[in-house]
Amino acid sequence: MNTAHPRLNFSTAEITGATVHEKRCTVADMQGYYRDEPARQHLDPGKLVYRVQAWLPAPEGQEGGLFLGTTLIEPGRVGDEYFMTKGHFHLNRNRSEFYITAAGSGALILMDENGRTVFEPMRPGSIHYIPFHCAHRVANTGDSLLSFLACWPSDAGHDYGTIASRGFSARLRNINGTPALVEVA
Ligand code: PAN
Ligand code: ZN
Repeated sequence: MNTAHPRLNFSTAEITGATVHEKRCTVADMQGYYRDEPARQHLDPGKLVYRVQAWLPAPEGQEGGLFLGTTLIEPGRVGDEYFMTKGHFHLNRNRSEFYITAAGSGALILMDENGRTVFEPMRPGSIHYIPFHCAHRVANTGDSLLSFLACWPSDAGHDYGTIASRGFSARLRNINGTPALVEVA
């Protein structure tokens, strides 16, 4: 079992150590996620949108373990939408998750299986509980790096396909300088 202990930086939530894996997501990887696709194509495809540092001390998919991960989202926009994570449901729909914000300001966007979408503002110290059966995505609504720590069950799994094909029922857009959810027609 891979349990060498990583270290947490409490100001940024960055986790470091030999057992931490990093996943990067660039503008090119976000194809199809934004309303304004031409605006996305105008950006450098190699530009970093977010990265995830994850510590998986149990085998993926095994019941009973916990995973810890930090997501760092760059400030930026694509049209009037913010740099954000792809978003997903958990493959096992009845698996929940904690998010704890370390730095920056953002929004946790939640959509239940009836397609009802809401958001919770994120700021340093805010604790968010993602109930089971809810798709989740985070947008960086500020002008500095947004970082948050997450903890989820090792058998949650990630269903990206549902969001990639159908999206959320509402988009978080910058309307006259303020983040607002706008229903998708
Ligand atoms: C998080 C997310 C992370 C990146 O660790 O995986 O914020 O978002 P996407 O996975 O949607 O690209 C989490 O919710 N884990 O379950
Ligand atoms: Zn999740």
